[in-house]
Amino acid sequence: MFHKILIANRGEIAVRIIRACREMGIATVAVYSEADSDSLHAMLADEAICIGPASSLDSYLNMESLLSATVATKADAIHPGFGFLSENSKFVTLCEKCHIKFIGPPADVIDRMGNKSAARNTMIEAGVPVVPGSKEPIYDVRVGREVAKQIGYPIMVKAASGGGGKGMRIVRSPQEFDSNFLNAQRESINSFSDDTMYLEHYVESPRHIEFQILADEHGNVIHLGERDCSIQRRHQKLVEESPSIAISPELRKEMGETAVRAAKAAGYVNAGTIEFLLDKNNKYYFIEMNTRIQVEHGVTELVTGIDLIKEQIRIAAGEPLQLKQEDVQIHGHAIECRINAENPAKNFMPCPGQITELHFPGGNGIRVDSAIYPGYQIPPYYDSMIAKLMVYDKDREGAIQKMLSALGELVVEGVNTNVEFQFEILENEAFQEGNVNTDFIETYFS
Ligand code: MV4
Repeated sequence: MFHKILIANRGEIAVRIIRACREMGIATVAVYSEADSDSLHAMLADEAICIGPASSLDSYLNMESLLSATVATKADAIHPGFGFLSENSKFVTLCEKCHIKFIGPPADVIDRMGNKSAARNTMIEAGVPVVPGSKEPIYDVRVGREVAKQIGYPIMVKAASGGGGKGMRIVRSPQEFDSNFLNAQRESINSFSDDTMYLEHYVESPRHIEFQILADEHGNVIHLGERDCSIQRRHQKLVEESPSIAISPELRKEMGETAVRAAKAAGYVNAGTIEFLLDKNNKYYFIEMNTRIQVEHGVTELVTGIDLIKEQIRIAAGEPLQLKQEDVQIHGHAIECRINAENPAKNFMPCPGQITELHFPGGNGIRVDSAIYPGYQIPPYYDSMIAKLMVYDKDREGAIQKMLSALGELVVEGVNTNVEFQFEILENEAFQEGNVNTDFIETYFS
């Protein structure tokens, strides 16, 4: 097992990882930017090192600073959390060269799944259903036009390097194809320096269902059920839950087995997520794989009782999975609301500033993952998520009631937050009936 882990991240996920390490008897090194000197993660870790100026590019994304800090503190592994360098294969390769274990998948797997067009073909070969679409990557708008005709409209144009909505366009008719394709491609070149595009048939108002998987270095792969992440605004998730009420035990078994097959086809190691779209006829399609721990991992922890961060660390240390698929049982229901410092009245503009008053709800079945405290100054340089409020109850109805109670108890003063907006989502009749899809926010809140 590792002796010391450097956490290459900040905020609540850094705190989450520090706590897992402490429980495992592993020493921790926090890294922080000049804007984060008063941050909770720097206070909670055994050691803390400043890695550069406020801008992420100069600190949390600065590979040389991070590797120097790791060598200087004699840490033997790096946990990247999510975002920042968590899916950067170059960083993984650099870690290897420095004899530092990267707690995540190998570099080649990140690259293989990072190209979404190539990932599609890997999945087709493994017998994983994908959305009908293009086999070959497309660079030329004239080629795209012809392939789109064969697939059938509506069409989704996607960037092979994309994800999170960047370089993506819906095309409803052939007349609109050229401009949309070229705009998406331009966006992809600007964002990812990559003009590789692919096409899929557009699935109308699907649910976003993702399966959590764990894979060790010895070929064992299991799944931990699904999360329903359909409640999103501009590709930012707002509410996540597990299990999904759209998934029967039979469908869970089938999709779970498919997710395991997908992970094996990718040569996957560590914790990962297989994203599916689920259409109105309950047909499911692989869309992409996330090669990191995710923000919403806590809801899976609540319904399975499995600590995903500890599993990640054990896997990276070379230990075989102690859990077998039949050991994984889904109990009860968990919901997470992401609490952001932002102003819903001003188009959800981020709202950094000082937390003047703070009270977190607690009690049976309530979990708050956060790195803010009374008096804390939220810096303007990073993500606006300030807390993840999670609840667990025996069924969905109980979990919704508990979340409404917890949101009512939550006090965050000094900055604008989306707490009222979360109330409105949880109180929405369609949400309460479990009638959700990726158009939910647009349908009821604009
Ligand atoms: C789609 C789709 C419909 N059809 N692909 C959005 C981000 C990226 N991960 C994939 N996305 C989508 N791909 C096809 N062929 C709809 C979406 C989509 C979406 C997916 C998951 C969650 C929220 C979403 C919101 C809008 C669009």
